[in-house]
Amino acid sequence: MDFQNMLYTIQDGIAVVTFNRPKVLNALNNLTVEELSVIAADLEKNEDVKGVIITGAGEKAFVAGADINELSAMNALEGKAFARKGQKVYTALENLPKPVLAAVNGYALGGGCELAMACHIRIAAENAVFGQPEVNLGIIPGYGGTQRLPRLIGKGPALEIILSGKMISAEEALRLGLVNKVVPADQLMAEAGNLLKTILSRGPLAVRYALDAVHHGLNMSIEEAMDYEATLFGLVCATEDMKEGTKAFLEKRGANFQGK
Ligand code: CO8
Repeated sequence: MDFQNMLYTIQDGIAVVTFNRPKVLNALNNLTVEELSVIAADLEKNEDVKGVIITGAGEKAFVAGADINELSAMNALEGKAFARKGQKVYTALENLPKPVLAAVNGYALGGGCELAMACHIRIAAENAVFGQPEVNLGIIPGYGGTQRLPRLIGKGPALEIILSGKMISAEEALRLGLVNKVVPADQLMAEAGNLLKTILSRGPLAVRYALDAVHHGLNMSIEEAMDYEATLFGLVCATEDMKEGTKAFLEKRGANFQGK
């Protein structure tokens, strides 16, 4: 697949999705969001893809938000449609039954911070910068930021970031729980790759159901979520991977999971 604003590679089960407009700090214009939605559909159906890393081209930015040139000319209906379009593709990434890691290599602002939050796990380079600067432009976050940020770090800290429009460092993002880990920039992709390889070495169906239980359970009452977890636990008990994983432990050898 050839894209104008994105790079998409698949190797050894790992898809790397790179936002590729470094001259404008990988800002999201309409075409970029459309290309991302084509990629998201492939990530879901392509059986060669077992896990995903999302990053930005260049040394300065992950994604510096929506393209302000396009944004500045939007009327109410276009603004809503553009917000819904972005929300839909981010939710498609979040709903993928495969682990999705953000390797945040620089500015992750506005729609870029929202993209990182739609990923399952975030690893940041030391030079990464996070923020929801929309209020500086007289707008509010429109790609899920008002919803995912408070769910990730709590209402007070999220409101401080959203209402002040201030940027925060990778270290501060780590302290707040917005990112899982901060590493030197030159180790970012290796670190993300190693974590993903570790996850992919585990029971594939177990990883899939654990992701499902956490992701969907968060939107349920605790009672419903416990029942949902127990149902998925029952399902994994019916897998060959479960038989193999427990047998391998008892035989003191490594498991040979087949994803069945
Ligand atoms: N859109 C368009 N162009 C951008 C963007 C952007 N978001 N960010 C940077 N650029 C461009 C700059 O204009 C500049 O272009 P040029 O070289 O032609 O002047 C180039 O990228 C390099 O940027 P800077 O010279 O500004 O680099 P600095 O290192 O001086 O500053 C910053 C880096 C601090 C990241 C700065 O570029 C900046 O503040 N960028 C804007 C960040 C921002 O406000 N992002 C939020 C946008 S709003 C949003 O994301 C809402 C999402 C939901 C939308 C809902 C649907 C309507």
